[in-house]
Amino acid sequence: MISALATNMFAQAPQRSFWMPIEASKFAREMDFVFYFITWLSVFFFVLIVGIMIFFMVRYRRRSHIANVPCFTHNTPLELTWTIIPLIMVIAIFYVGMKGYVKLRQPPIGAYTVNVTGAKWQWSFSYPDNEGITDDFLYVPVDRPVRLVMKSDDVLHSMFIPVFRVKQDVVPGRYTDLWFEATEPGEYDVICAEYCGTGHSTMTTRVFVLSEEDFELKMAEIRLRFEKAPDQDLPWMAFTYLYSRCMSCHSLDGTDGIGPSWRGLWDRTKKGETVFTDGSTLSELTGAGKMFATPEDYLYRSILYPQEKIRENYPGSMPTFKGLLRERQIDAIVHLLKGLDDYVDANGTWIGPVPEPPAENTDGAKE
Ligand code: HEC
Ligand SMILES: [Cu+2]
Repeated sequence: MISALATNMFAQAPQRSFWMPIEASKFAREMDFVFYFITWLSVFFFVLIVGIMIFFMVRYRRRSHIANVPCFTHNTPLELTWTIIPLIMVIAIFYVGMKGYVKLRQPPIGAYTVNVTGAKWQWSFSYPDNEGITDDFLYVPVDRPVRLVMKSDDVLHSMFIPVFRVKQDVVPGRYTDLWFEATEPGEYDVICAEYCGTGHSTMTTRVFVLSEEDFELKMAEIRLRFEKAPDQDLPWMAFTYLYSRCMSCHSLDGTDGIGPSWRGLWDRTKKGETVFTDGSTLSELTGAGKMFATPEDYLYRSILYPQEKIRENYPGSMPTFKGLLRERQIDAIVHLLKGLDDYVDANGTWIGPVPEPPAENTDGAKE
């Protein structure tokens, strides 16, 4: 009965309320109902109890001409009333809360899955049904259940999409998930709701709720983004769309992380100075008929077959990007690495040329 009430009460077009952002998912209405139910119940009892209290304080204040009244011990009907009525209310609160929780925790079978990675301080989304393409924005089709399967590259984060009323911790060393069904096309905030370090407040991105058709177009656009980009834009593309997958291990400012910094990497590679765990140096391995045809070839193979040659003093923990990056994306990274000093300053800020925005935007998504 209560949930039927919920769906009726909030069945109108979504709108921002005094308390809440718009309701942009199926679940949002029920969630808000629980919120309003508990809030108004509390307001009601607050007014009732405080009102009676003030009334009694005034009515029965101590007056010197009235003799002390005898002390009451108890009143069974009164005590039963103030026990049973609140008990029913607490059970009602439990019921609406539990019902919503159970629904929230059970993604429907066949929901569209997006893999999410949280890393200091960036979200990245990969769409396994769409050739594993990855983007910094979340795109979802409208009116279709979507399940986010989430993991963290470093510390505890929390995926929070206020308009969908969903939030779930993203925990290192395990997968967590959440699901929603977006109902309102548009562009909304995605934020990290767990303090995760100095850059926590910048760990935000956007979710785009698109019609089924726009969603497919968007996926196609992302898939072909690198193929379509002119050569001179490739380093910028690599920096903007791909570096986020490497940044947890490779810095741009010269400080070593899990992997070597990219600053100075090309210089060292070009000169063949890099030393590997087996004592060999890059210069011995580069040249016609050798392991690496050219220094560029070393970079290329480092990305596709990172286990082939491991650098001295580093763990062999670089994951392979074979099957995850397309040829042209690897090309873009190699271009970026080779010209890093011209493109990115020591703070990691882009200082190279920025491509012109495309003349026409055919995808229909607001950006
Ligand atoms: C989980 C950490 C990690 C991630 C993520 C990572 N790498 Fe690495 N990378 C390493 C480590 C550790 C090494 C050094 C060991 C080795 O040679 O494999 C390395 C080495 C390299 C090298 C050779 C460096 C040199 O000094 O010779 C290149 C090039 C490289 N990575 C590119 C990338 C690119 C491009 C990405 C992202 C698409 C990436 N890495 C993502 C850990 C990582
Ligand atoms: Cu975070």
